[in-house]
Amino acid sequence: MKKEILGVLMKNSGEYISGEELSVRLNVSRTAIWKQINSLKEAGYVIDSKPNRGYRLVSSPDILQQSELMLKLKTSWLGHNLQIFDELPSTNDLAKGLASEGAVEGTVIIAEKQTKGRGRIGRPWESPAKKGLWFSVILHPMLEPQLASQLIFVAAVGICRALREQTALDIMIKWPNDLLYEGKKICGILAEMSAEIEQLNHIVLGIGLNVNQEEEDFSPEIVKLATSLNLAAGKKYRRVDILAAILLHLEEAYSEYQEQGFPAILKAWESLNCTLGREVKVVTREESFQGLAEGLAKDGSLLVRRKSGEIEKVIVGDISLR
Ligand code: BT5
Repeated sequence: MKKEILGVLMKNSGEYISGEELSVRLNVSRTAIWKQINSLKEAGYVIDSKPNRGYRLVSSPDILQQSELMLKLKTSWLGHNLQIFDELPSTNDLAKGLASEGAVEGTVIIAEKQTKGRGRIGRPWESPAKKGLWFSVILHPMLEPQLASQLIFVAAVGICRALREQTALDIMIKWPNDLLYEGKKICGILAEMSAEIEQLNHIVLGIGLNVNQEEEDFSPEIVKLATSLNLAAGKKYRRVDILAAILLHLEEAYSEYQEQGFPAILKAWESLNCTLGREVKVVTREESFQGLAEGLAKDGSLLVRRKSGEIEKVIVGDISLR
């Protein structure tokens, strides 16, 4: 009911609506309406109430509230099973646990703050309270485990499209799992899977997006390397709107992948990337070298031409753009 009340107040864009009308429209008592209005106020929504006129939404806080997210979510399945926490060590850890207990495909776990947010190979991921979007998505694709990394490309394409649509910023994908704005990292993706030898059980896509940080919100270690939508665009965003858009575009990119296959995703990726055609430094577990990022192999590996002219296929690793 909270979702419906919020929906009516938002649609009414700042105009008063009477308790009477709300109670008729939603078919509940005026006391029930009053209770839900109070609970919205407690959550931080500023709602003006006047005798004889009713209620009016003055402003909405930048919090992640299930009822508002549900109201804005336009997906057909992704995020329909959703949990939001004030704080978690890592949304990926909880999502992995839930996935192994059989959580449905499309389950989304969100935290306002992470205390042990992780990047790849245990690197820390800064996830300050209410400044960004820290969430994980559970998927069950019918896929051989060695193809699981394809989902990182699906996610990067979906997120990049959503961010460009919402902000008009020229955000680009850096191989394999980063989104950058003017060379600085704005979003990272962490894919973790559980698999048998022949079949993937589930994959958890962890997504970390910097939204409203100011420079002082980043640690000295990353302040020169990282940015946020706020720093890039010079304005704050309501995270719930960005999240709803990302989930929609993620669902669309995932359907595109399932219906048209990986080549369609690679094509979209190529049009959004800032890696190909650039001089890069590649760091893998075995070595580090420089070369020209010439293209992608069919499996998404990066093809880098070494100074010697030889082409190296980089399956996993980090690159920095020169
Ligand atoms: C990533 O790893 O980029 C994947 C990040 C995934 C984070 C999400 S948040 C929700 C979910 N739950 C989790 O626990 N994790 C996922 P990687 O490519 O390894 O990059 C990690 C590096 O990025 C660090 O070593 C820092 O240099 C840098 N970094 C840390 N926090 C950052 C931030 N907030 N913004 C930009 N860069 C950051």
